[in-house]
Amino acid sequence: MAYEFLTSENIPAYIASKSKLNKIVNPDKISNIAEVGDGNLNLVFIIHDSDGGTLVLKQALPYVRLVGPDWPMTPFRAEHEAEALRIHGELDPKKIPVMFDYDPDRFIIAMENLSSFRVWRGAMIEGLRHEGVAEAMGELVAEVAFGTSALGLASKEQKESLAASINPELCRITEDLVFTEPYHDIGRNKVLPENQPDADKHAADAEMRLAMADAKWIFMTKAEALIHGDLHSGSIMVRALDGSKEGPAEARAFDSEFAFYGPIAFDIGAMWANFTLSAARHIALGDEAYANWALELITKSWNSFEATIRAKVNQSNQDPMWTAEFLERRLADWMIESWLFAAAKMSRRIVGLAKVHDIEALEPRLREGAARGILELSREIVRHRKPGVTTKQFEALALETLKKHSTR
Ligand code: SR1
Ligand code: MG
Repeated sequence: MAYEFLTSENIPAYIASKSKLNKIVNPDKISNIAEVGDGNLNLVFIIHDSDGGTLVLKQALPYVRLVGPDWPMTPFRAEHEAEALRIHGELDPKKIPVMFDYDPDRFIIAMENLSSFRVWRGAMIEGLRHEGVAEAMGELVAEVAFGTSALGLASKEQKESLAASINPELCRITEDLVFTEPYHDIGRNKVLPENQPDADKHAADAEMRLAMADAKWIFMTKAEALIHGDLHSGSIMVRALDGSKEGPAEARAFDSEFAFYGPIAFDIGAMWANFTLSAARHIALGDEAYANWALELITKSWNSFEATIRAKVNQSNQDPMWTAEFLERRLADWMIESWLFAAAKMSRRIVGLAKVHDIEALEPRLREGAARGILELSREIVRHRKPGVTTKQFEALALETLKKHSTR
């Protein structure tokens, strides 16, 4: 598919041509254009003018940036991202970046510049504590779970929204990279030589393989709500309320191109996996206090998710069948599924394509134990998941297992 890619040279003319954008940034006074895309898929530019106007342009390339043109990828994913930004932004405006415009011809989203925020993963890598973010994201997941599912939408609306959100190419990435390839390598997996026996043991574990088949099945069939679809700590921006480096903070979830009608617990499990990866990093570095803090985010995110969705359902009269007792059953399912998806999402970051800096930036001697700990932990989580499990049990299991395998 031929369309013009954004460059520093053509961006001024692009902004000039868009009435919604040339009021935000003066195309004749542009003072800086920087390409800052550090994700796996897209081009991202931050543009400033000399009057203080600023915005971000994000363009979907027709291939996976991480790999290059050899892996073509539909740019129509930008439409799903724009739609999710719009819908999620209406449901919980304080936690989603403001979108100014979507260009369907060149697959460009124009949105607010969040430069005063930073990516949460980077802050956690540095050992900074942004308080209240896990709770905020738990609330966001609950608002979206209620507001886009049959819990909060009328039957026809829910079906129309579901039909419009079919996102097969991006779902396929998750199906392959998260659920299948760690167990059936097609040549994209990679670990340190010292971790190869761990990766082999992990891939051969019959219980894990079956659990991942369950997880993949749930992912592919349980069309509950318009989930974010990739809610790791690199998809969350944070900013301390008082302008300092850490402390009580606000947050925005971005990069929702993987959004589709999927299992609500997938977003929760994604967050938990990334809190756990951060804990593994800090145990490797000898900072158990930070590891504990990171793991406690699991309970914090769940508690706020649970409280928010309980309140939404209790106040709603959308459907007389959605009783408090019914909601308890859903919460019990979501808890176990969150364990399952967390296990899937943490181990894929160790063996598969698209790794995380929390682990990769560790020197090999320390990375070895952190990687082994995550693989062992993901199988422990799979084995321990059963009705009635709690987030505190998850946290304790994580701390114990990660410490046991540390090579510090
Ligand atoms: C090819 S895209 C690789 C990964 O990046 C995204 O953040 C998703 O997690 C995806 O699996
Ligand atoms: Mg992303």
